[in-house]
Amino acid sequence: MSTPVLYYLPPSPPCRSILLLAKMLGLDFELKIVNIMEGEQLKPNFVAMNPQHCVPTMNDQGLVLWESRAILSYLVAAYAKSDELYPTDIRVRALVDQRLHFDLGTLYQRLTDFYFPTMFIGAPLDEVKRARLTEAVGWLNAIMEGREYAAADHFTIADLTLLVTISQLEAFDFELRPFKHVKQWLDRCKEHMAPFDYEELNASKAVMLADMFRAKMNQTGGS
Ligand SMILES: N[C@@H](CCC(=O)N[C@@H](CS)C(=O)NCC(=O)O)C(=O)O
Repeated sequence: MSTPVLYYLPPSPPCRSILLLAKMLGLDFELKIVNIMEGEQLKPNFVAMNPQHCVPTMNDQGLVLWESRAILSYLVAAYAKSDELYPTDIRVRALVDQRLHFDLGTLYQRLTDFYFPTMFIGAPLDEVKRARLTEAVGWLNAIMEGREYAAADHFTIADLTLLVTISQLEAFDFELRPFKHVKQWLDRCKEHMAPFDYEELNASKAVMLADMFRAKMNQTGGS
């Protein structure tokens, strides 16, 4: 059986979640860097494979998948020794899926809405977008109250994708102290992920993006 191929860029948050899961599963990808900062994702060969031209994109023996959370679900189903990371119990899985969709459509979306225009084009910070992001972190805080992990009584791919989002916020110096359930869960998840090269694959790359953001803020006078 040939090795699945992952097209990625190390600092990209959705790519980071895939690399962390691969480490947890002991899965070796054939890794191919697509430098989206240089527009490499727009090359005809890549667009022919993924018309949405985004990373991460995976090709597992002709099965081409993008959308990081879909890739996470597939990899657990295809390569994990148990269903622990994506439970097959339908009521638990329903909660995992809800958290994955919440992260995709609301939490991570609001993070990018607030930070990325400044980070990439030096646009001024938008306080309405900051408020919407803060609202979403508040919803996560309510979800986490009384729970050790996001969706099950143990770590799942819901924690993984939310961890990448929240750790990115932390690196951006977003004030997490008012959200004590999120903060406690974040510390628990970091400890859980430490043996899986968390620092190298996620934390250091979150800081890299945050440094890009801060550099742009300094250039534009923090407006
Ligand atoms: N929802 C997607 C987001 C993918 C995404 O936006 N990737 C960015 C990098 S973080 C990208 O490839 N941008 C280049 C482009 O869209 O052309 C996922 O979770 O995989």
